[in-house]
Amino acid sequence: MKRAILPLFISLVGTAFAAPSAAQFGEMTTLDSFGGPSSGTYKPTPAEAERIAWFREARFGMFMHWGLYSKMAGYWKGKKVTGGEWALKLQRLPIEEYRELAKEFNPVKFNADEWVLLAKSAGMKYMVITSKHHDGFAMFDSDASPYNIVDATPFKRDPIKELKEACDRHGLKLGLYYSHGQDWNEPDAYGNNWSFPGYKRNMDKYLDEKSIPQIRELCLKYKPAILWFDTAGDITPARAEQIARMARELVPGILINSRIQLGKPRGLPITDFDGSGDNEAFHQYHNVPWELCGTLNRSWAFKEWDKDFRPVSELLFHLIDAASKNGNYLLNVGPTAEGVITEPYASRLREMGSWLKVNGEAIYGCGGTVWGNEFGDFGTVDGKRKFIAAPANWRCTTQPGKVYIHVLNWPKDGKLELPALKQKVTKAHLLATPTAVVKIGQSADKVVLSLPANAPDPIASVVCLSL
Ligand code: H79
Repeated sequence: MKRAILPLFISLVGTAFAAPSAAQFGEMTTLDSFGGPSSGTYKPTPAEAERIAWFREARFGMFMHWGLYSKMAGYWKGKKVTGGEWALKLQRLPIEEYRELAKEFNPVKFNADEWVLLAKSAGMKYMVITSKHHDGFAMFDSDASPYNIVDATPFKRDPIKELKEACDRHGLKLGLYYSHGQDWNEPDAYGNNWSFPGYKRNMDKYLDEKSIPQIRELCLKYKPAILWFDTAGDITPARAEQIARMARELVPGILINSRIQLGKPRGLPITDFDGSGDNEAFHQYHNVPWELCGTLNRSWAFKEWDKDFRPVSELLFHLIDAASKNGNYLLNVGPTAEGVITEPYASRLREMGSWLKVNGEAIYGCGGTVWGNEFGDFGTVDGKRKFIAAPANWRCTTQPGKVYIHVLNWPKDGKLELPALKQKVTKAHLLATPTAVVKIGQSADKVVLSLPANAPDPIASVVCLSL
């Protein structure tokens, strides 16, 4: 992934659209004719549209990877190891020894209110935390398996319960990540191919005795706003459907991500929103609600030695870029085994919050771009069909009657040329400095903005066009 401050040629995986704001902009929309594979029709029923509404409004959430692997912090027996939450499998560690980590997992500094308030200060509207990752250890009070934080650690508290209560207190939604197919602690589940030699797996047994009972518990105990599944190895379409139906019955309005099943997203009524790849946004506008999840440094789980934190410019770019393509940004934080979110994470989150305080109206509840050609297009390179990113130095989001231009690289001559708009631009102003003069030149084939000499924001300044 590129980390440049000027995100000009970003190489991403692609999918495409139908118009975001077609109803708003009618004829003006050019997206339908703009290449790329289609993500299909998206026709939610009124009830389905209503339950996803908060998610589209939110645009920005906090992802959290926290578990026994956080205790490793990137080391095993004093030696640096790769993988974070994947370390157990990548190193093929003896499962009995990994389980011992629970005896020392005691996050005495954990304070749910602090975490939630940090997310809130970043301008995030929801949180998704690992209730169980692939290692199989439940971070909640589970009746279905004693391998959980309440029964197997000296901590004995239920952080998911505490986070749910804190989210309710501070007005955030809580989503729960659950690894439903992969569980390296269980011989019957998918994923552990080193600890149980010669054992004949029985995936149905794992699903019926641990995975599905735990998902039921999550629904009943915490009423999550989202069930966030990942890596659906061995999950059949029938099982995905069974899980989704159960969750919807137990938690009216719950959202389910498309990773509940491998391959092409199932879509409604099974899944509410799509995901692009880990740390990889869709190339283009995507008409189905979707989410980009990404790391703040190079890891999902806390690693003491990973100090490669992304600059705020890159993080804000991902948020703006996702919103301009009709998507959300779920930005990950890896707390320590003591329950602390360290300063390199926290300071960047607070900076994002400061930007959103000024520019939030161009993110929250916004539709994606009115154009689409600022992202680039598919072309043939060396005989292969390839997405060729456009060198656009701006991104566009929309509200009824408003077009927001997020200027990433301030033009040296102050002139910003945009594609044509059919509706007349009646006013243009900068969100950061509303009194600064922005002149509008509009013709049949383009809109040219004459901006002040200096960018009001060093990372992204937003121009609001009123139509
Ligand atoms: O939870 C995070 C990952 O553990 C999970 N998805 C995100 C949200 C994930 N599960 N499987 N995969 C991702 C695909 C496998 C990626 C891997 Fe790797 C590449 C495993 C080892 C190398 C990513 C980088 C995970 C560890 C290092």
